[in-house]
Amino acid sequence: MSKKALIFGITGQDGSYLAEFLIKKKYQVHGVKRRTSTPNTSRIDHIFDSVNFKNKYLVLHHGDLSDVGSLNRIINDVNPDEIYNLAAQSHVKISFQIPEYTSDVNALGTLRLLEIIRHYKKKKIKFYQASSSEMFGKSKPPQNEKTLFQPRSVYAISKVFAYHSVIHYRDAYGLYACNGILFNHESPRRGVNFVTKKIVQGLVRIKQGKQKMLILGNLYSRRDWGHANDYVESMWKILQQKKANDFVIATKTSNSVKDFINICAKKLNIKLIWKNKGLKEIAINKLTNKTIIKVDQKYFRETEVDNLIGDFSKARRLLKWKPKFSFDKLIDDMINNELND
Ligand code: NAP
Ligand code: G4F
Repeated sequence: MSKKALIFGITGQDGSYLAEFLIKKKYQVHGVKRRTSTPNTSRIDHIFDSVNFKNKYLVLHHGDLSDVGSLNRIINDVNPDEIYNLAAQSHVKISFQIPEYTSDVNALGTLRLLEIIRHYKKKKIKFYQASSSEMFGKSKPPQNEKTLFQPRSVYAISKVFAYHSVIHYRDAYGLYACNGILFNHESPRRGVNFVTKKIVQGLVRIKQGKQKMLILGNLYSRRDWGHANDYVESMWKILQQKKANDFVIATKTSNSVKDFINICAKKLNIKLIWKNKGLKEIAINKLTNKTIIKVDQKYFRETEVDNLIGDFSKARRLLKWKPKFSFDKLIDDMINNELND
């Protein structure tokens, strides 16, 4: 009998890669999607048989992390061996605007799942929680499993709550529950309002004459960017260990937003001339002499996480995991996909 995995957040970037990965591992995959007024399954339509609304590898269920009845029903119907909780209001900047909703879904949503698993009688379900490097906030890099959390947004605070809930349920009730503390990971399927996708999409469109300007926020924050396809493998590996444990997953390299722009522009053969500082900073296209990048206060955060670099030596040692995509290959993948869109 094949194992059954239940993915919350299957319609998101990571959920779609994880579903593909687990299907290749011969799992029967179940996913939870929210009711939306327009379709939200574009990232999984290629595996999901939309004519029959199910296939033998993948079954979708309607549910929501804010609705405990739906979570109870789905877990009981599916009777999964492993649950991957990737569902979240995952945008840091937007968590400044909808803090209560962000906390309800990310923090209490996780608690709701843990409570159901704690009382579940049919089997011992393994639980993976999508924790985040954002939790480190102000702590200086490199960050590892022992680094202090100093969150800088309600998003990060909600993830710290969920992180500690996982450890508490493991200690208090013996749950097999694990945190993957993942640093930023991107892909062609990244949501369009995250900075890497926004830059790649914007510069490709500018190159193609379809867009005039790219408007961004802080160009000087630094992130440890990996590829989502590599990172979903680590989620599965985390749940295959003898003992439940928590792991940092990263590449141990960091680049600024401006580095990301400069590399993309070079790959697209756009020569940029940077001028001015602060909110007046701009980039001019040398060929056309037109300003194509500007900075606007509205994309800055009230509090920023300045520098993230993940030390993933524990994962390298115990999971035998390391990233396959370099930063350069990640950008190539995103640009090539955008050019072929
Ligand atoms: P994403 O693309 O934004 O996907 C989030 C998923 O959660 C989507 O399927 C979304 O559904 C679903 N969702 C949102 N609210 C929900 C609710 N109330 N009930 C049920 N499902 C809900 O995020 P991602 O980049 O794949 O990230 C996956 C997880 O890892 C998230 O928890 C994120 O916080 C965490 N994380 C991400 C990164 C990263 O760099 N990508 C790093 C560390 C941690 P819709 O499609 O309907 O919106
Ligand atoms: O792409 P971002 O929005 O990602 P952020 O905030 O690092 O969060 C992502 O990674 C976390 C892991 O550390 C996840 F937990 C979280 O769910 C999400 O996937 O912003 C990256 C950086 C920030 O410093 C931001 O201030 O880019 C800067 N930035 C500059 N201009 C911008 C923009 N970010 C966005 N989204 N849009 C801009 O125009």
